[in-house]
Parts: sequence; structure tokens; C-alpha cells
Amino acid sequence: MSTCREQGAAVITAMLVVALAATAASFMMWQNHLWLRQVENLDHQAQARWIARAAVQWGAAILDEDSRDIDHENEKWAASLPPLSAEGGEVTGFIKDAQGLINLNNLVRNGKRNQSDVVILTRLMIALEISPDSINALADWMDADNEITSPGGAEDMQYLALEPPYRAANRILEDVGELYRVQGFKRDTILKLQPFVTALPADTTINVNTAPAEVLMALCSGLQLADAMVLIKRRNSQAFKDKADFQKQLPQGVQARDEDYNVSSRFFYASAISRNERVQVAFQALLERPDQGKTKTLWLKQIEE
Ligand SMILES: [Ca+2]
Ligand SMILES: [Ca+2]
Repeated sequence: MSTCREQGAAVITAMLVVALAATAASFMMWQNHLWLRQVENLDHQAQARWIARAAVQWGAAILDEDSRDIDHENEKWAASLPPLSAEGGEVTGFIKDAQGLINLNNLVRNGKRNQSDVVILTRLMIALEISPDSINALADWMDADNEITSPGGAEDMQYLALEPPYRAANRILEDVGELYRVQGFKRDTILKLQPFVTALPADTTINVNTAPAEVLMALCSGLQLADAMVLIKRRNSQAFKDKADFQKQLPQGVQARDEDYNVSSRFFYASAISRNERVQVAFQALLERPDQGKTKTLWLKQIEE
């Protein structure tokens, strides 16, 4: 009897071992499959990245060929790249003039706030119904000193009192996203500002051939929205060929400071979206096209979609 029971137990143990082995095998197969999928995905991702980078280089080459005397949206660089087949996927892209926007870094030049740029940003903020007091906080964030500008300013003292504490940067912005760390810049303020501002690594002029109406209104004292729209309509059929041409077309009494604008640009954003099998990646790059020589990529980053 006992032998019988022992035999029965042995059979059950054997069955269990087989069952466990089968489970382990299928688990391993599943793991293998998962691993293969991951490897495949990584492979597709690497390929998609490589293609997106190539598209950015292609954008730089288009800028190299373009005339530097004038930059407007009827030029070849401003046309979107239609979806192109590439290595089992497709890639699209576009270039945007970074100088059609207000460069927040103009606010502080050589470590000191620059009043004429404060005036431009104040006009933009009023037009967008944002309190311009936070401009003082931004200038304090970027200026070299630790003196608080009233009203609305903030330096180390304010930021060190926060949890977690941090210090004022006391240098220009690396990215518009850095505004989240500056006193007075709440999410809704930043979202309102974002379509009209940028943070470039050098002082820049506003390109009146690419600036949206709100930026033109910020640039020119006394310019109303309706008049800004008229200027945009005109430039769409015939771009402003030089600064005098723009000045001539401003309504009476409206003025722009000569040093604040131009009709050409040095900085551009290039965006590329690349799809490959199950993977999609988006890249943005900041390109600098110097007066002479080839267009350079200042940074290139993958952006969350
Ligand atoms: Ca051009
Ligand atoms: Ca400061």
C-alpha cells in the first residue's frame, strides 16, 4: 500500500516538475519574445533618431543656400518638408524663424537689465493681460547682481526661502522652460507667453518679416492689432525688403527703435518627426546661421510628444 502511495506521489511530483518546466519554458519564451520586441524597438528608435537628425542637417543645408540679406516665410526654408519615406518609415519636418519671437535674454545684456527690452516685453505682457511686474523678477533672475528690483523682483533671498530652496541663476535663460523657476511665472502665464517668446544664446533683433501681430505690437509703440494685421497682409505678398521699407509702412505716430528689429535672422528652430514601425520620435534643434560660413546646430534634443 505504502509502495503504491509512494509511486503515486512520485508520479505527481514528476507531473509537477513537467508542469513547472513547461511554465518556465513558456515564461522564458515570453521573456525572449519581450526581449526581442525591446531590441527591435530600440533598433527602430535608433533608426528613427538617426533619420530625424539627418532631417535637421538637411534643414541646415537649406539655410546655407538661402540668401542672408532677407528672411521671410515665402522662402524655401519656411516650407514644411512633406512626409518622405525613409528606411521603412517616414520623416517630416519644418523650420521656424526663432527671431520672429521676443528673445527674453535681451532683457539682460552684459549682466545688466536693458530698459528698451523691458519696454518691449511690458507691451507684450499688457497685450496678453499678464501683470508686467514679473518682468522685474525675470531681470533679477538673469542679472549679475543680488539686488531686488521693485515691484515684483526676486533674488536669492526669495528663492532660498522656498522648499526646496534654490538660488537665482544670475545668468541668461537656457530655455523658456526655466521660467517655471522664476517668481511670478505661473503655468498659465508661461502658456500665454510661450507662443511669442524665446531664449536665444545671444542678443538678437526681431525679424519683422516673420513676427506675429502680438510681437509687432510689442516692438512698435502705438501699433494697434488691426494695423499689425495690415502689415502682415502686406508682407505676405511682398516682404519688407529692408528696415527703411518697414519704417515707411508704419502708420503715422507709430515707432520702432532702429536697433530692435531687422528683416533677416541668424537663429532658426528646426523640428523633425520620424516614424519607424511602432516608434515615433520628435527632435528640435536650434540652428545658428552666421553671416559667413555654414549653419551650425547649437543644440538638438528629443522632445516629448
Ligand atoms: Ca533668406
Ligand atoms: Ca540677479
